[in-house]
Amino acid sequence: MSDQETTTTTTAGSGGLAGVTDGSIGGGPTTPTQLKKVKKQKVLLMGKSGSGKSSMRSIIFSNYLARDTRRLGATIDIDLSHVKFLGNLTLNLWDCGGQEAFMENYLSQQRAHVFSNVGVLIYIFDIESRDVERDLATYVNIILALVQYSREAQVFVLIHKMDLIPPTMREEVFVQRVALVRKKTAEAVAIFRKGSLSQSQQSQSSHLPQSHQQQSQPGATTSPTATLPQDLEIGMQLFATSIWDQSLYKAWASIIHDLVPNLAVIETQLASMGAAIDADEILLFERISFLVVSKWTSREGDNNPYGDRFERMSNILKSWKHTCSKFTGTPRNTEQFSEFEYKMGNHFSMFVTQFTANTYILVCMPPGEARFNSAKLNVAAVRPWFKFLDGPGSGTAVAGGGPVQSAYGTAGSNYQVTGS
Ligand SMILES: Nc1nc2c(ncn2[C@@H]2O[C@H](COP(=O)(O)OP(=O)(O)OP(=O)(O)O)[C@@H](O)[C@H]2O)c(=O)[nH]1
Ligand SMILES: [Mg+2]
Repeated sequence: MSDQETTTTTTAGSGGLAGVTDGSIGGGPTTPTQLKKVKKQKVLLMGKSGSGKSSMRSIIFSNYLARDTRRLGATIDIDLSHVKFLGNLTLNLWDCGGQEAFMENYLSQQRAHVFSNVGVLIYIFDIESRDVERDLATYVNIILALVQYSREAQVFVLIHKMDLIPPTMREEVFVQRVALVRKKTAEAVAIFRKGSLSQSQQSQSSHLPQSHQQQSQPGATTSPTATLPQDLEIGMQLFATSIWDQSLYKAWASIIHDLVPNLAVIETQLASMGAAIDADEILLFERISFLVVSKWTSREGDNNPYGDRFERMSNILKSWKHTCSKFTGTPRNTEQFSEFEYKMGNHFSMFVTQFTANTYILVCMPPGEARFNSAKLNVAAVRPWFKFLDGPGSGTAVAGGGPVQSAYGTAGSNYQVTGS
């Protein structure tokens, strides 16, 4: 079914959908005042040259295949790109070339320019790097600059190129590296605190001669945000990644997860829809990157033993998109497909369909033709309730009696929800 088709005639029976009786999802339509406006986030991508920054950016946001990244040249200075993510989030990606001369420049002349107003720092370590000590020393300097200018920034550390480590050793190598990075981060925080403390002592005892005042961290100058250093905490998450498997999608889905505006609204509405259509699981993907924006899992679905199924689905659907592009001769960044169905005998059924202008939705449910068809109709019918995903002014509120009502309210339909 294409995105243009609508479902206004053949609908579920009036008693068929548990939990949706008033034509609303999640307790009523989302009003514009409940929704946050467009958000811009400055995202720094840093790490030494060749660690894989541009590769992952190109795969996630520009539809590159992993093998295409071999052709990427070293990034000169900073490669700035603006990625529109859903309708109301713009990621300003600063892909910072990692050659030493550039790194030194970011830490000195460009310090305030690079490290001010940062929402997220993504720091990438090449697990194959020979000079770990030097990499960690650079990392400490970057963290110091970050906390100096953007204390609230979140830090994501990716231990990258894990495919180059034998599978049996990956876990151990990752755990060791995580311990090292955490230790270095704590050291950076301690240096920063000491520096800030001495700065405040300096200002309190400014009557002392200059030579008696403690020196702060070399290269660090005081910033307006450095006034309360004692409660400094760095919100940090670490991931093992590789461009050759789904691990990249897991890390990047976590990175964008906290940035997406109106997440609570999305989650509530997905949960109501999931329960109403008797699904096991619902995943909401961003249209270009196929990163999972939000998900809902039923109690039954929670028993699924495959904890990595979300990033696997991102990877599978993106590969499928590439395959479609290859065989149709259309550019990779075009839509490629509007719907994908999979019925696994008496195990489960699922479909993936274009949902709003910026999203695809995956619905997984127990088998059954009637349940499947009904779910598809109902997913189509609730699209207007999720229009806010396409940005401000995209039909945030739908009056009761809108499409949901018409889809659910007609008696004597051909479609029934079964087995609920
Ligand atoms: N084996 C392996 N190679 C990778 C991975 N990610 C990237 N690479 C390779 O690493 C090389 C360098 O990648 P880039 O993305 O250009 O590195 P960069 O961090 O942007 O480097 P600069 O722009 O100089 O800072 C490319 O040949 C990629 O194919 C990975 O996960 N595994
Ligand atoms: Mg690069």
